[in-house]
Amino acid sequence: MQGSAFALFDSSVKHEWLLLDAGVTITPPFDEEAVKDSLLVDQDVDAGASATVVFTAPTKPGEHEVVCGVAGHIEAGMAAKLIVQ
Ligand SMILES: [Cu+2]
Repeated sequence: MQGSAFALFDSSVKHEWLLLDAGVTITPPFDEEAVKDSLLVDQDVDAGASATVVFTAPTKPGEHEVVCGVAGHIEAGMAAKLIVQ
């Protein structure tokens, strides 16, 4: 895969779309400082804004966590995994 795009739609609150390196596991509450060296993509989306995140898919096999870095958002369900095989 050459790249991927995810659309983030209007929201009344800010979001921070993050893609982490394979094998890095996030346990809420999110601590960005603890994983700053493992961030492959970090895209802020201001409240009321829309954004499209375009990135080159990682080639490192494994599970890459995709989360929102805003406090409380992982707990609200803004977390997924990108699996590279
Ligand atoms: Cu969010």
